[in-house]
Amino acid sequence: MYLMKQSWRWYGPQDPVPLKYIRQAGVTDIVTALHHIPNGEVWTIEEIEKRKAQCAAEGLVWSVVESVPVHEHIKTREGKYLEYIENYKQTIRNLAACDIHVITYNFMPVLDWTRTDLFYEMPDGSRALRFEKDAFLAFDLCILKRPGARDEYSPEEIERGEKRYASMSEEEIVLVTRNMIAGLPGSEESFTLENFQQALDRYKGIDAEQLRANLIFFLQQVCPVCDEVGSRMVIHPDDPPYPILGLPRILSTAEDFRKLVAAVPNPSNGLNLCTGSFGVRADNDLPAMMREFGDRVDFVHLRSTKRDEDGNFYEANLLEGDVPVYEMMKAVLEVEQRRKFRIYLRPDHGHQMCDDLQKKSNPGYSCYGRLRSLAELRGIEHAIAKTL
Ligand code: DNO
Repeated sequence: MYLMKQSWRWYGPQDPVPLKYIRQAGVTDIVTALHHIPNGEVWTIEEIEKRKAQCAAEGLVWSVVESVPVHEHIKTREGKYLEYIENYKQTIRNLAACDIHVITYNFMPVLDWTRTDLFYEMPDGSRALRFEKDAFLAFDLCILKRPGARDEYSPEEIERGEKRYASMSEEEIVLVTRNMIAGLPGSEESFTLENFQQALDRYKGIDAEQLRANLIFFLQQVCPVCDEVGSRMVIHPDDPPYPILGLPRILSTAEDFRKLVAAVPNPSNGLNLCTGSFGVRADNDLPAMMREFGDRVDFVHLRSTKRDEDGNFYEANLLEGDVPVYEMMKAVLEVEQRRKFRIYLRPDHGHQMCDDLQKKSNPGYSCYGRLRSLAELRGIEHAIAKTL
């Protein structure tokens, strides 16, 4: 029976959740990145080995990278993008030489994942991450005052944003701004209000089709290297899965990934199926996506989100959100048996709860919340496996 490879994201030696705890969570594999190396530079074998050894010392294996960041110049195809692509290829080779073959990345312009609220209180007192549409509108229209924003929203949305802004204290304005642009963990980029607009402006002439072409170009360069060394690039979907702040987004739906595969059919062109990101859209049928793209999905983030009609969503308890976790896990297990391959799977964005409420942790990446999700995932997998 091919069961999931239970993995856990670790941000490296600075992570408040140490490897010792991760081991006690019962996982075997570590998902991490060399966050200290600036975007665009080569990850040397020496640095990779150092991190591997830290994991091995606790009986854990570093097997998935999340992420080797794609430099903004590659996304906009300007400046030193060719040099950065060469560096990326070298990093792929170096990782493969250290036996690390699954590489997560994203192609979201400027911002990685985005939330307005990192401490949304749940009825049980735990804290969740949340995307509040009105706070987001207030940020775009009244705090950032992005040129052109007013033309993109309906009169109703503008009213919502302005009303929400009027309700904000100075403190909340600072907080929402920080949440939006100061970089959530793993984002690798952070901005001030001043340089944020400049970063957005670099995408002025780049629409979705151009951005897609840039992604295809990038993959056409790196995938042959991956094919050669037996590695796979797994793209993380857009989060949230639609355009924001006038920026194009090109990996939000099944159709988006289909287009990518049609353009770059190399086996190494893979998907990191993040159910929480794709799941914010009701039109994404997650188990169907798992079945359709399963041969290219080496890595799954299994978390659940709960959306409402006003465009808000929060990170729900695993079994209480919109993501059909049972059906999804069943699809994962079926793909694994067919492929005779164990897919790396990690819990994602747990609630801040229990003792962690008193601790400082990376938003979404505290210990107990993820433990809870992992325990639930394990139980579901165990039960389904019995029936196969
Ligand atoms: C958020 C993460 C993302 C992800 C990147 C992959 O929690 O899932 O930051 O790591 O988008 O490149």
